[in-house]
Amino acid sequence: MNFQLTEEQILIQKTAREFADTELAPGVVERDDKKIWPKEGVAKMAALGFMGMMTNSKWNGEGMDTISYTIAMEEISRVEASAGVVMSVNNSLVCYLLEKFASDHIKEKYLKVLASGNQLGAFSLSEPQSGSDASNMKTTAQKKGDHYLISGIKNWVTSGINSDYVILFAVTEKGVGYKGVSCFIVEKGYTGFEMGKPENKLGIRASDTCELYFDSVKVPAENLIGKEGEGFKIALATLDGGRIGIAAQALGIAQASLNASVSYSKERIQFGKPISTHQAIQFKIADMAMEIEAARLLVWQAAWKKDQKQQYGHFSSMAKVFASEVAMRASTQCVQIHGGFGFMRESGIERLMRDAKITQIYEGTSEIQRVVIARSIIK
Ligand code: COS
Repeated sequence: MNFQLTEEQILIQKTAREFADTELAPGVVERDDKKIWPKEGVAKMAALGFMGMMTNSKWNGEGMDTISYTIAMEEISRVEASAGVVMSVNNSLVCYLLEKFASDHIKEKYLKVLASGNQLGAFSLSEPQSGSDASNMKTTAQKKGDHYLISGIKNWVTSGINSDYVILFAVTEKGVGYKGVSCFIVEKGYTGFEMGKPENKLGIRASDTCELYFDSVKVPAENLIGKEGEGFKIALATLDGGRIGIAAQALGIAQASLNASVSYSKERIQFGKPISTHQAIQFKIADMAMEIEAARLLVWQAAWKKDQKQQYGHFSSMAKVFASEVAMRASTQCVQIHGGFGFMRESGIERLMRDAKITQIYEGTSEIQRVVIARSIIK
C-alpha cells in the first residue's frame, strides 16, 4: 500500500491549487451573490485541460487517472464549488458517458469538442416526478424512420443554460420500466428544445440550473447512445463515477471550512487570547481535520478502484455520502467558529455551508447512496 501521490498527481494538485487561489478566488463571493456564471474560470479550466481530464487523448482529453481528477476537483471546489460542479458534470457525467458508451461517430462529433472544453455538456435525467426513482420518467422518444421525436420536461439540469449539448434520457418503450429508457445526445439548436429560467438556489449559485422543455424535438437516430433500452443502466453506471466527483467537491468544501477556521481562530481574540487556544475551538478543529482525512481516503479509494477496473459503485456511494456529510458538519462548525462574522454574506463563510448542502442531494441523495451501499452488502 502506498499513500504517496505520484509526481504527476502532485503537479496537478499544485496547478489546480494555484489556479483556484489566483484565478477563481477573486470575485467568488460576488458571483455567488449575483448568480454570475464563472465564464472566465471555466475557459481557463478548459485551457488547463480540466474539462476532459480522464478522456483519452484520442478524443482530445488528458488521459489522466481518476485520482488526478479528484485532486483537481477538490482544489477547484475548495475555492468555488460552482466552478467545481461545471467541471464535474462535463468530465464525469458527459465525457465519461460518451467515451464508454457512444459510437465513434458521436465521439468524433461531440466528445472531441467537449473533452477539450471548447464546448460544454449537461446531463439530464431527473424530471418533476422522478428524482430518486429515476426510471419513472415521462419524457418520450418515438422512432420515426431516421430520427426520434422527443417530448417532455427535465428539471434541475446543471449547466442547462450554458451547455451546448445535453445527454438526455427518454422512454422509447412504455410499460417495461427501466428497460424502456434510452440515452441520446441533443444539441441546443434543435427546434422545439427550450430552456427554462435559471433557478434561484440555496448554494452553488454561480452555476446554472434550469428546466429543459422538449416539444417534438427531432433528434437524428444516430444520436442514440448505446442501444434502445440501455439508457437506465448507462445512467446508473455513469453516476457511479459522477458520485466520486461530487465526493471530491464535498471534500474541497470541507477543506476550505477547516482552512478558514484555523486561520480565523488564530486571529480572533476573545478573553484576551486567540480563540484557537480555547479547547472548545480546538476540539471542533480536531474533529474537522479527522473527518476530512477519512473522507479523503474514501474518495481516493473509490477513484483507485475505478482506475483498477474493480467494482466501485458502492465505494463511490460511500465516498459521496461520507464526504458530503463531513462537508455539511465542517462548514456548519466553520460558521460557528466565525460567529456573527461568519453569518454575514460578505464573509464568504456562510457560502460554504450553503454549497455543502447540495452535495448531499445531487447525483443521488444520501438516502439513495445508503440504498446502494446496503444492497451491495446484503446480497
Ligand atoms: N450500473 C449499471 N447497472 C446497474 C447499476 C449500476 N450502478 N445499478 C443497478 N443496475 C442495473 C441492475 O442490475 C438492474 O438490471 P438487471 O435487472 O438486468 O439486473 C437495473 O439496473 C435496474 O436496477 P434496480 O432494480 O436496482 O433499479 P431501481 O429502480 O431499484 O433503482 C437506484 C436503483 C435507486 C439505486 C437508482 O434508481 C438510483 O441510483 N437512483 C438515484 C438517481 C440519481 O442519482 N439521480 C440524480 C440525478 S443526476 S443529478
